[in-house]
Amino acid sequence: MIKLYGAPLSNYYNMVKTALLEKGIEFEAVMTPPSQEDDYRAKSPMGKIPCIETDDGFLAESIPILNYLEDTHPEPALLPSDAFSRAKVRELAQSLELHVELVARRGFGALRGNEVPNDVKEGIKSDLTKGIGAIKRLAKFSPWIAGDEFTYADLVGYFTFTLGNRSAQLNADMDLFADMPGAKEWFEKVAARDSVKQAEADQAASRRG
Ligand SMILES: N[C@@H](CCC(=O)N[C@@H](CS)C(=O)NCC(=O)O)C(=O)O
Repeated sequence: MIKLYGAPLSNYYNMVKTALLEKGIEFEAVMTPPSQEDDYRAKSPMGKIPCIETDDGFLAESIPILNYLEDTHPEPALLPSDAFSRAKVRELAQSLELHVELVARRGFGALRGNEVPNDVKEGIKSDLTKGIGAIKRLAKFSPWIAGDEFTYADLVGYFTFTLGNRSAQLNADMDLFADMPGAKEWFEKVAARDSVKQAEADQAASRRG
């Protein structure tokens, strides 16, 4: 059985966990914080969460994990069937991570009440503006982020925008959905899925301690 290492407070962990739930794959959740201990870096080379343990070994990085789950458990599909459409979903998911998530994370301190230097905030504003421009060109929101099929990009997008919008608001006074028609409705639709409700409930429980 797959073991999922990580913790419900991590949005990356939740991308993988919701994909496991969507696919009905049995898994064991092993509560693990990020760690620079050699023992954990043997599992997840950067010491980050999540990583998974399979019969063949350990695997880190959420998007490759999502692709692995798709390869090993194709049904229900979280990628379209034709090669180009699959690649477009991967392009969107990777763009969300590189151009929204990682930019928003530079201002993560603000979410914990810490001061973020002005030059960092300015960088976040200009890079998020550019990144959101790319997402607007790629995303469809009709009704799902990549078009008519629900895909893992919906899960990546949901958890990216959850953190991204909070950071954008606190650091750059931006609403990432402001100029993105259909994005708010899409977000609510993803939030209503059982997998996401479960991940959010587990996150709330872990916040309560
Ligand atoms: N690119 C990685 C990012 C994972 C990541 O940054 N996880 C965070 C928790 S949400 C973490 O482990 N942070 C601790 C660290 O960066 O050392 C992925 O796709 O899984």
